[in-house]
Amino acid sequence: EELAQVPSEQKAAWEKYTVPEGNDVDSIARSIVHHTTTTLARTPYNMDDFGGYQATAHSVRDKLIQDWNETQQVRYGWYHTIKDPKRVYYLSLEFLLGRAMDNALLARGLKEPYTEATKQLGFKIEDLLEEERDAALGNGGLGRLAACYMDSLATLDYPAWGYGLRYTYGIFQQKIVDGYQNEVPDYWLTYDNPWELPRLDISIEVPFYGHVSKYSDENGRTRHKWEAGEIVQAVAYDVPIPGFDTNNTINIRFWSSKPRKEFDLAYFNSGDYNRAVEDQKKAENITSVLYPNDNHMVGKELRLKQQYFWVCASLHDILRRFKKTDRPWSEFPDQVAIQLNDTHPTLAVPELMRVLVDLEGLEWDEAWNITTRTFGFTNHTVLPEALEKWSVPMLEHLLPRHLQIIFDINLYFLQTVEKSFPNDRDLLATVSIIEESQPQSVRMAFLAVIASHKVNGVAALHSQIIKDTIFAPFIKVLGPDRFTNKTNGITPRRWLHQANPDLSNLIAKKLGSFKFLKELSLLDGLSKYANDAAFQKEWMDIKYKNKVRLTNLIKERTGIEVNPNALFDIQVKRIHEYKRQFMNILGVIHRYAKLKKMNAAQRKEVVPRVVIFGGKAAPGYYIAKLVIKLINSVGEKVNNDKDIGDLLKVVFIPDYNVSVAEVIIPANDISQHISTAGTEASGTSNMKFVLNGGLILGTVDGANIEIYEEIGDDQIFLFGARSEQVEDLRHVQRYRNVPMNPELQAVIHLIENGTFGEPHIFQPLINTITVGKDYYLISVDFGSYLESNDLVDEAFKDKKAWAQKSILCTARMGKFSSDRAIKEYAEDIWNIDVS
Ligand code: F58
Repeated sequence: EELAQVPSEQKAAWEKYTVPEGNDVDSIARSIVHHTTTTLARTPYNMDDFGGYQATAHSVRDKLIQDWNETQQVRYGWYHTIKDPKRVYYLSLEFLLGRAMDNALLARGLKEPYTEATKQLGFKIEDLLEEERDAALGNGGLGRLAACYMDSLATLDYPAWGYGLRYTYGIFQQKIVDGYQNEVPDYWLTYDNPWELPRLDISIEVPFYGHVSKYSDENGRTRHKWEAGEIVQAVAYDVPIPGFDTNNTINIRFWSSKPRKEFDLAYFNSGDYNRAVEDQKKAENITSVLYPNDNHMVGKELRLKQQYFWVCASLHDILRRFKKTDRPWSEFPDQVAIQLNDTHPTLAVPELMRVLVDLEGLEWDEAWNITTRTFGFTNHTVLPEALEKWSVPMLEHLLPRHLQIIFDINLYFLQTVEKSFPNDRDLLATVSIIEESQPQSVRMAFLAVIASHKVNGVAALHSQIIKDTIFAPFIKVLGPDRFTNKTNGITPRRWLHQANPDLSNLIAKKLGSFKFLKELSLLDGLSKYANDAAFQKEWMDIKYKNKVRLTNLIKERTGIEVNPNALFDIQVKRIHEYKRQFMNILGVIHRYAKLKKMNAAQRKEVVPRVVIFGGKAAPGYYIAKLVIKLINSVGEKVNNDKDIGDLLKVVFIPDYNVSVAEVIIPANDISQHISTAGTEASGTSNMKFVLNGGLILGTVDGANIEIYEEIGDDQIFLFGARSEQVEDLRHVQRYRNVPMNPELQAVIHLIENGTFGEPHIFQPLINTITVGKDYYLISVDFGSYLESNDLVDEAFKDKKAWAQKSILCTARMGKFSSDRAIKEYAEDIWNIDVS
């Protein structure tokens, strides 16, 4: 379109000089040298690994931009713009992308020539890859899921975009000082970020505060006008996401807040320099920091501002793109699907209504019809403390018109409920978007449910639980069809091919190709070799190599030396009471005490174990931070006990993040996913561990259940109370005097008598299972947890059987590819396909 307007003479020139760079070693080396001397303004004489990384990154970036252009832009015209298909927009406040370079090289099949080119220039590619800092714009599972989904959307050639916030500070870095977690700001943009393209020309004005006035339009209709009190500018930064083995390169648009220039000028003119500078700071504050809580809601105004800022900019960007096509509004839902990743973007609902009704002049009912056909909503938790509620006065102050619209949505909704269920006042109160608390608050999940044509949970059990509990009354009101399940998935590109290249290569050798990376159920072809001794050896040799790699990382980051022949038992995830890392370390203490009582003959029979922990605690989550301290205190004692030696080691790996996970996960023999039944919506690391040939020790919760259904009960050790029992068990714990599990009592006694240092430090933690009545049922599950641990040891003694289990784990993980999940979303929720 644009190029067509260039006079033919220049057009020929444009075409003549559009010479794509080659993918051969020479061209790549040339581009790295070029970026070294120009982009970095450095010379071969002052290069180090970081410079080598930067120059290489810029060279890779060039290729991604070219693919991005071809995918997105009108003038080159490819699928997205020529066919103008229905697009899907994934709105997520978090994208936990991790590193980009290795991923891009593997996606484009360029790892080999880049390895060779950098080698010729005097570098080792592994060292360069290590120089990259993680993009850590997320807390945990929810943000990483968004990243896996973007990878699948790109790989499967979907016309999709993500929208997020460009936080100046991502999730904090964790330092361990004297066994305690300290938080250090993650200023990840210190040395430019080659993986983003600043789009300073794309900027959207986002209004806040002010007041609403009414007026009559030319048809005599009452209309509303919101006059903002403050306007902040949203500037776009685009991050290309390359698909694997396709040129399709999609985009995540991250918004950054900037002050609006006109405002500054006004203050400058009146001589109020300080005020202008203050405003600048205030505007930049909005996207400055990622809130570091997982599964916990904080009702801060700045957080609400972030949400609206992001939603408003994203929606206007989407609307602008739609408007270019001159279609009627009624076709909007045929062109646009918007997925709400949790309730964080739910303000998009009143914002779309505001645009359609206030600005575009549509009737309410038509606008509502368009809105509900556009949105889908994914719920990720049932924990009450995580469900978003915003205070009505705060909303009224920050977004006065949106609050009115929310009240109107609620009014119309309750009227339809009233019609179908006359005189059921209780029902009206339970489904109301407005909670009659002091002050009133808005239940964002209810708003999202009412405004979306599909609501999904993230694993089968979780999707059932939301229907039975938090959204139960909506089944009655909206019917069961609105609710559906979309079991989470993970990208095998990052979590197998990139993280575990040796295993990926072995599998490809066995299956004849790398096709399994795009069609994961092909892994099933490994099953028939599970018993093959030669294959088992190759398989377990790779496992051993991966364990050595982790052993080195542990030594480097903690100073602890572990034996790679021991059983590696891993629990890495955010630290949270419901995830029960506390139970794990209590189990470790039990093991330690048991070892201490053994004689030499008994010790000979023991399977040496390395228990590995990792994960961040929210900075304000006191109990979670005490769990970290306890793990480190136990490690201190056990690891320095000469009498124990290699039989037991306890490691806390600091600063768990995506790139560390890529080293940890391939080294697992077993991983723990031991949440109280009914609390972990899905979990996704469970899938990554099993894909890498590990067994699971877990509760009957989240995706563990579906993993069990796929891999079979010889590959997974399930224990503990079932979710249906949890409510009763809690009641019993709370109101009857049930004695604590005796083994647990003995463990608590060891902590209290000072075996692991000053006992008073841990008293608040112990209180959660004694005075706190054990809400997460550690005492109830402790016995069966210990039994399962013993079964793990027994199984590990049989090396041949274990190898077979390990192979079968990987072979049976086909279902858990994020490709499968994305296809289900596309078909059942977004109604898009690629053809
Ligand atoms: C996680 N949620 C679930 N939330 O806990 C996990 O079971 C699931 O596998 C995963 O989502 C993907 O579906 C989660 O990570 C958060 O971290 C939110 C961040 C923003 C504040 C509220 C919690």
